[in-house]
Amino acid sequence: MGTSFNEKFDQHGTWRREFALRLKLLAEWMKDHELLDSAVEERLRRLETRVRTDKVMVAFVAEFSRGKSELINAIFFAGYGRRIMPASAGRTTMCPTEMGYDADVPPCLRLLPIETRMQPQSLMEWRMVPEKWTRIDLDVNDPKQLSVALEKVAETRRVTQDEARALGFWQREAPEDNPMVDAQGLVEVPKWRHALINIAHPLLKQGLVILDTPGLNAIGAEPELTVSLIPQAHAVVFILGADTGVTKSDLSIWREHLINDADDTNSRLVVLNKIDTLWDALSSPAQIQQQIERQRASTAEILGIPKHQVIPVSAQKGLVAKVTDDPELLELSCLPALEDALSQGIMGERQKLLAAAVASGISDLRAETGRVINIRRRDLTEQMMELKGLQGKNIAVIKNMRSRISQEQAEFDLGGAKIHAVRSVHLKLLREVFSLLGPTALKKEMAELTKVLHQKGLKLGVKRAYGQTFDRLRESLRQVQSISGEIQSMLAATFRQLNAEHGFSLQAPTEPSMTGYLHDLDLVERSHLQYLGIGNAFRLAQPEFSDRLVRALSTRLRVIHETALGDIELWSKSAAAQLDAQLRERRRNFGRRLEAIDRIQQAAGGLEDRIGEIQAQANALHQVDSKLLELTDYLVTAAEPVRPRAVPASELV
Ligand SMILES: Nc1nc2c(ncn2[C@@H]2O[C@H](COP(=O)(O)OP(=O)(O)OP(=O)(O)O)[C@@H](O)[C@H]2O)c(=O)[nH]1
Ligand SMILES: [Mg+2]
Repeated sequence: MGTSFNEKFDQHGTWRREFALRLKLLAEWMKDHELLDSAVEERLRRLETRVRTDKVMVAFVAEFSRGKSELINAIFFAGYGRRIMPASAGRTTMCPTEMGYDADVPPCLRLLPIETRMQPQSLMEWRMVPEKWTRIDLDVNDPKQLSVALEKVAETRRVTQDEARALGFWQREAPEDNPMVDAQGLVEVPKWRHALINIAHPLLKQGLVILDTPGLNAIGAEPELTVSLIPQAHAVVFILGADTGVTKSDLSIWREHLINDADDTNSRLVVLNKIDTLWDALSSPAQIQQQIERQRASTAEILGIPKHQVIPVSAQKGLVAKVTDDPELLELSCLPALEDALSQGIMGERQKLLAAAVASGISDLRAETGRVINIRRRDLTEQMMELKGLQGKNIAVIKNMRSRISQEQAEFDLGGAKIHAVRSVHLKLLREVFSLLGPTALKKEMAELTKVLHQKGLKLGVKRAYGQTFDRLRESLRQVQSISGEIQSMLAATFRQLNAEHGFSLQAPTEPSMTGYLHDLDLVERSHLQYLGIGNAFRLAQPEFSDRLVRALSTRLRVIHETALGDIELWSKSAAAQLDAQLRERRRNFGRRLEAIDRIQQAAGGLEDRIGEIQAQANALHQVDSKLLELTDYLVTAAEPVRPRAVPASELV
């Protein structure tokens, strides 16, 4: 009961496993029928990995004490029968806390000490060295131990003002945001910079990643959190309190973190939490309802969104209701409505996206494989005609035929030089692409930006410095697009020529589009400018801060560049593999024709036998063709997810 989010996620998991299984079986079948070249194999493997390991990150963002952690407890962890994430009055969660599942790591909590902020590595780089984190093993069968261990994310330390400044928690320019100074002149700062929780919770096992954040307007928030983790989350839940209404700091968090991607409204949920504070014994249920509706309307108006997008709930009562199995209270808490919205929004979108990626990958693959099958079919038809032409002919004619085939073969082998020349031009152009998107170019660009940001009195020039950097990055992507276009036309021309000369059916695959990556760059730029625009610009005067920001930026850009390069690599690999496949088929064909003639010369009945064999091969090929259609049909047409169903292996092989 009340587990609609969990159920939906389960369905999504089943669907993904089924898709992954079908892709795997398709690859095996193709291999058995010698239809799998290395590019196709890699493409299938990538699709399969993507479907199997797809992660969905849901981030909870709000001012402190709005109930983020309590909501996470209520939605995901009620099954443990108690509060798992620490949730209490005042500031509780002190560091960003990510919950997920990695089968290769035992259940544990890993904590990155706050002092690492003084070192140059970005958070992403720290993730690569798990041994540097403080590790606490977790016992998932002992909810008490689990919740005690997780209290670590609320730990703080007292440091001097100088230390606090070095760690990014103290600003002279914005004293009102600074933490309180105690009698000894010390200030309280978080003990940890980031926490990673690895547990085999059923939802996390299926690829859900939950990100709990500390109250975000807290001074010194990790730039990587605000410019990287939150913008990349697939869904962000923004929480307000019905007891406080929309405060000024709520509004600035909303503006800073939640409205930078206008085309992505589906993945933003606004929650009006703590509606139980409006339940009061002297008002009738209708009056209470009216009051909630009024709050919803005014919240929606202030945030500038439609009223139905504001979902009223009581996280606390929802958690209690689930733990004590009280359906009436659960209904009152409105938690199920929020879970519904969450699952419809994210899981639905996610599944559509994955299915579309698989469908387009598989239909390309089907077209390519179809071409190989066609070549085989044509070769068989030609052989058949050749052999039928020999029926009733004498030895001399047969000998003559053999030498003609040998000569054809020699001519074909000579054509190899031209192919070699095209390949070397192709490689040269690819090298240009690699240097445009490679790590050296990016490093240089980032060094340039750091230099500009370090200049004194920059404040107003920040926008321009970012703008110029991003302009150059966009220009590189455009150049990559034009070089790929050049490669594509060269391949197309060569393929046309080869098709005409040798009867091939080569078709140069379309070059990957950089439009999506340009869009990604725009988003990254927007999230940075927005972050800096909202009162954070003065922090840039501190070199440690601007360095951290640039490092966070460069990690994100590297991912974009690497993904774009991956697309280009796979694309050129598949063009080359197509050519290889047809050359190989042709060489094999020469071999078979010569062998057939030799056999005919040796035995009188050889010719008829051979004709029979070729007929059998043609029939088998026909079956391969229809099996390929059958195996790929589901993957191409299932872009609209269907109700998952178990697939017997016999149906697939
Ligand atoms: N009455 C009521 N209290 C709630 C509700 N949800 C959370 N609280 C209480 O509000 C306080 C803060 O909740 P948390 O979950 O710690 O809030 P948070 O947003 O995670 O806060 P930080 O970790 O400090 O950023 C706790 O005492 C919760 O018990 C609710 O629906 N109703
Ligand atoms: Mg919290």
